[in-house]
Amino acid sequence: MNSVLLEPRARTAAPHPDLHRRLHAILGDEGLVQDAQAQSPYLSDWLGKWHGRASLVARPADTAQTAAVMRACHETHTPVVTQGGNTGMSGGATPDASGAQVILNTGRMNRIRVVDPLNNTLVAEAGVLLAQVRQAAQDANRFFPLSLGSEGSCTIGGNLATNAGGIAALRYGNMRELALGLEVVLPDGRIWNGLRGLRKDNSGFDLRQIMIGSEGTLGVITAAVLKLLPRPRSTATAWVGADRLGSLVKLLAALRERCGERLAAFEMMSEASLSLVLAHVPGTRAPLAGRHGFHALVELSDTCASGLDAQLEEVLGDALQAGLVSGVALSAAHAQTRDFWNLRDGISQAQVRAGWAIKHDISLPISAVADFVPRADEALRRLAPDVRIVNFGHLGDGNLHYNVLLPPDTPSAARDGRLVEFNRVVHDLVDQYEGSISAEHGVGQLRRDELRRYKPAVEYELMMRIKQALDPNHLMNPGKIF
Ligand code: FAD
Ligand code: 2HG
Ligand code: ZN
Repeated sequence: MNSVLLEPRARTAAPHPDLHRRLHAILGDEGLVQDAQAQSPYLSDWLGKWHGRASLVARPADTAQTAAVMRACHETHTPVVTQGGNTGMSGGATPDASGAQVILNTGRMNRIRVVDPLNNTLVAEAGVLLAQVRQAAQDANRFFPLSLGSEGSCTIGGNLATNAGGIAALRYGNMRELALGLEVVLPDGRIWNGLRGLRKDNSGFDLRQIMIGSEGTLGVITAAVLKLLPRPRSTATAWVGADRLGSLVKLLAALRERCGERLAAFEMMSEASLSLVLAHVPGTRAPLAGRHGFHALVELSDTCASGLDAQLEEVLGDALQAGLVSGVALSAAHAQTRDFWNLRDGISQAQVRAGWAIKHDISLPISAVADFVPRADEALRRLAPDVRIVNFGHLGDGNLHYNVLLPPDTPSAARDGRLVEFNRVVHDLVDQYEGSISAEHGVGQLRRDELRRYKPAVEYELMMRIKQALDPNHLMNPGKIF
């Protein structure tokens, strides 16, 4: 097998002379963004890290228009960058600098087609916002569990394409576990209708799972059948402080043993992460007195039983008595719960305000996390003694956002140098612990070279072969993942 032949090529040719006319005939004025100023929100990402240029921004209103756009792009050899809410953190939805790529933005495909409470499913188009799906589920007396800080602006298509995780994955799994069927427009414009709402379907390979997490490199997801779950009726929330990360890992194990499925979230943040939020997000205040090396936001929920507060209080009381944790605040009211979550949800914004974050979105076996962190801290400090580590994340999934914050005025060449140095230290250590360098945000362009470095060669080559089979002309999101 010659892996060089499988190497996708990014295309930099000028736009095809017929492309504009063809797309205009399909989409009309309302579905095309041509003006440079009107295009600008589509050309860079939420973090403001990636910037590109596009020949056109296409905004199809439905699957048929998407198919026609893809056919035109296929026939004119035009590369396509699919874009949802543009909240991704790996540069996956930003075009390159050539100006030859078309952005296919899904924002107008925003209908919830069907809600089926008996089958516990809902069919949403790709551009529906995650918050709208959660609301539609609630209106049907059901629950859609995926929950991200960006849910007011990210889309179902983007969630599927990145296999998003978030704060509820601990209990309900990632997006991969929440989609039963997909509708996808293939790179040549054919429509694959896999919108099946089945819990059991062993009729051959599961193409849905190849599309989920493929970050726009294999096709355009236009709609999905999503699973609905029973609505939680009661919740109990607490903020916990501990001197050591290892103590939080033990607390997590105790909560799992004693509360089982009721454990709905276990989010961690270091003292430095909390201080960053307190300094940069107005209206926030520390939930506990004194200093604690690490903090956790813990939530139990249940569909019917009451008594969750008492159960949480009992487990956390025992942990306090045993000296496992150094402070506990149980939420007494809805407003307090919201304040706790505002602290957690504010970390991304606080990093943007405070500087330039080098993001490490890593996962490890949970049993290795407490060993990994001090080793990584020490290795980074050896390299840069004044390094600012912003370590937080979904401890219940072993997923850390082990970020490093550079001052806002760091010149771009120095940033690039630091990125390579810090990546090497952190990712080499992740590799030693058999973790992943890309847990939930996707590879995009940020981790493309890192993926190649750490992915086993056979696995990487198989991925390339799938890419080659589905997108032989390498027109789908070139330069991302591969
Ligand atoms: P985009 O950013 O538009 O695109 C992301 C990728 O998906 C790109 O590669 C794009 O080409 C591809 N894509 C988009 N739509 C389609 C489609 N219809 N078909 C094929 N490919 C497509 N992520 C988490 O996992 N967990 C979190 O807890 C989390 N919290 C966040 C908090 C904040 C404040 C922010 C800003 C982001 C957070 N994210 C989180 C990251 C981001 O919101 C998710 O990755 C989200 O799933 C991206 O959705 P989007 O619609 O914005 O996709
Ligand atoms: C979160 O968990 C998101 O809040 C964003 O995944 C992480 O800002 C980040 O690095
Ligand atoms: Zn996250």
